[in-house]
Amino acid sequence: MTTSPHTWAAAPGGAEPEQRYRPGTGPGTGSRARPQGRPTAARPAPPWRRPARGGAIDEQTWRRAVAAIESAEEVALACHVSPDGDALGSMLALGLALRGAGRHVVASFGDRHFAVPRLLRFLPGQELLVAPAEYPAAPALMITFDVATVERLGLLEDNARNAAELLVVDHHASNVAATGFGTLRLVDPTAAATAVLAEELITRLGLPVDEHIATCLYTGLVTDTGSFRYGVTPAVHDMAGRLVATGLATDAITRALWEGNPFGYLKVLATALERATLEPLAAEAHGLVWTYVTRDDRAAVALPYEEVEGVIDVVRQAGEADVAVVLKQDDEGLWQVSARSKGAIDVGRACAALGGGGHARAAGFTSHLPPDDTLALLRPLLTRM
Ligand SMILES: [Mn+2]
Repeated sequence: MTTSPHTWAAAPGGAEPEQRYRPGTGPGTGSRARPQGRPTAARPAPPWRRPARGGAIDEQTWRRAVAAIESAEEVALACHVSPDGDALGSMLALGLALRGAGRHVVASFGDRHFAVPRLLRFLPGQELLVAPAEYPAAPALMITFDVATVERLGLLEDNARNAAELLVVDHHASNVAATGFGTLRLVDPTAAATAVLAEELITRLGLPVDEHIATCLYTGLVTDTGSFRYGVTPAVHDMAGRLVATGLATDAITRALWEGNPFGYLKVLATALERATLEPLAAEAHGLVWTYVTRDDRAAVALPYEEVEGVIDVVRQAGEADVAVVLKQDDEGLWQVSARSKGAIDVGRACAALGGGGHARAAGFTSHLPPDDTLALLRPLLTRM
C-alpha cells in the first residue's frame, strides 16, 4: 500500500465525494467489470451513489472553521472526559494531520486521573497529549471533539471558557445552538460519528490522511456505529472504504477494541447478567432490561471501572426489551448509568431530564442514588421518540 499523500482532499467548497477517490479506487472502477471504451470521467455518478452532502453545517461555517485553524499560532484540542473511541480518535486524527503540516498542536481531556483508557492505547498520536494541568489556560484557538456540553470537558472547562476562539466539532443531537457552547460550531446530528466531521475538516484543510490518521478516524467510526450496526448510511461505508484504502490494520483495531478484555471482565459480566431484570411492561410496554455492576464486583477481580463499558452491549441483546440500562458504580461510589434504545424509546431525552445527555438511542447520566431508586426516577421518563 502506498503511503504517499492521496487525493481525497475535497476542494474548499466541497467536491462531491465521488471526486475524492484516487483513480482506480472510486465507484465504478476496480474489480467491477465495465464495457471497454466507456470513459469513466464522462459518466455521471448514478443517483444512488450520490450521498446527501452538507448535513446541518453550512458552507460559511466550514470556511470560518478552516480559516480559524489556518491562522492559529497554536491549536489546542480537547475531547470529553473518559474518552471513547470517537472522542479520542477524532481529536488525535486532526492533531496528527496538523502536526504533519508542521503546526503546533496540543491535545488533552479533563479527567482527574489522566490516562488513556486501556482499550484505546493502540491509537497513534498519543505523543500529542498533555495532562490538563499543562494545557494552555487561555488558548487562542481551542477545538473540542464529541463534547455535547461544556461540563463534559471536566478539568478543561475553564480553559474552554477562556479560549479566544472555541470551535465545537460534535454530532450529539442534544448539542443545539440555543443551549450549546462555542464561538464556532461544526455540529451535525446526522453524522454517524464525530470522526465523520473530523475527516471532512482534515480534507477541507487540504491535509492528507495517512494510515495513522485513518486508524484514529476508523476507530471513531467503528465504535460509534457499533461495528457498522447503528446509523449506517452509504456515507458511513464510503468513509470506511476511504480509510481502509490507506492500508490501516483493521484486524488489529478489532482485536484491540473487542478481543482484549481481561478475564475478570467475564466474571463481572456473569454477575451482572445473573442479576439482570426484564420488565416487559416498562417503557410504554416496549420493554426494559436492566442490571448493575458494583464497585465490589470489580474489586473482587481487580477490574478497573473503564473495563465494564461493554456490559451494556450484552444486556441490550435481550429481544423482549427496547431499552437496556446498566448502572456502573465508579471508584468514587457514584453510579454511571448507560441507556440504549432499539428505536422506540428516546433514552437521550430521558437521560437529559436526569442531568445527562447523549443520543436518542444511546445516552447516559450520573446518579447519586442506588440502582432501585435511580430506576424509579428513570422508568416514567422512558417514553416514545
Ligand atoms: Mn461520538
